[in-house]
Amino acid sequence: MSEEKKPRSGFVAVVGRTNVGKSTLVNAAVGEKVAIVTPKPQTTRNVIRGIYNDERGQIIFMDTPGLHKPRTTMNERMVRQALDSVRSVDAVLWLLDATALWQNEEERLLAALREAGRPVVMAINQIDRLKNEGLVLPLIAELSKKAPGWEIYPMSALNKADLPGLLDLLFSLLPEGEPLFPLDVYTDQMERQLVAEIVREQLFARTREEVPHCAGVVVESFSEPKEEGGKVVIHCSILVERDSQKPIIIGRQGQNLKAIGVAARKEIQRLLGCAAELRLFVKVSPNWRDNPQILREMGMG
Ligand SMILES: Nc1nc2c(ncn2[C@@H]2O[C@H](COP(=O)(O)OP(=O)(O)OP(=O)(O)O)[C@@H](O)[C@H]2O)c(=O)[nH]1
Ligand SMILES: [Mg+2]
Repeated sequence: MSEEKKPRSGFVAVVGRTNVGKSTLVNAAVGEKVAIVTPKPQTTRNVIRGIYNDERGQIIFMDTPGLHKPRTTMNERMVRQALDSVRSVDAVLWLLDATALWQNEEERLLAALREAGRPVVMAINQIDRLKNEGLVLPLIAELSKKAPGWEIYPMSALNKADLPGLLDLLFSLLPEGEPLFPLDVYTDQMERQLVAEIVREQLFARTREEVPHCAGVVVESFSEPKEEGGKVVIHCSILVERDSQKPIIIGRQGQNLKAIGVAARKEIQRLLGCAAELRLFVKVSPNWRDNPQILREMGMG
């Protein structure tokens, strides 16, 4: 008689340098858009939980801000959250970029992970961007020298076929236990936070250079529909640091802000499953990224 397998459940911190594909991977694993993804570095600003379930158990992924050189209080907190996350989890999924494997951030993370002492899977992501497959083996060899004994998994977060093998590895590192979150929950984020992130994603998509990095989004009000079939009305402030950034976001005759609003509203409606009205206001708030009170409001306290 075969013995019934006990479920495994636990927390997996997803860490790595900025822009390596952490949020892309968490979204792919969870099968829902949990975290916003952009081609620009420093997209994720908070630890975001994304929950995966199957018959083997539950993996609670903690998507974290990418490591980078911080220049503001906000960025220091982003990096701190990422480094702190590895201490309290059951396993760590460290994503590296196949096209730029090892930099200062990797050196720092290696030290932090050794100290944390949790089991680590080093996933070499973005292998689809390598010129040929023959380039993968040398990368594996390089990593196995840096961190002997840790699992190494080459993959592309854009390739669904690479996911099952990664999930197998992660489940093997988790303790036995019942799921910690209800099975129909895929993230711990409140609707307000999801809305702010959707607006921020459109800001990243429609502004250039330092502007999206200097901008933050706060949901000022969120009112439920008054009658059946009514609209949710959402007011959001977009904070920028300097007067000169305001017209860049607003655009000529308000066209850019309008486009941000239209694209974000579509996605918000999909998320909430009802009609939404989205009002965006751009405010200048000098040095908000060094303002502890504003950072707390944005969940970076
Ligand atoms: N070609 C390719 N692109 C990828 C892969 N994984 C992620 N990307 C792209 O890389 C960019 C960054 O992805 P993100 O998921 O936002 O990266 P991140 O590590 O979460 O970035 P931060 O939140 O800034 O730390 C996006 O344009 C993704 O589409 C991959 O395996 N292959
Ligand atoms: Mg991210």
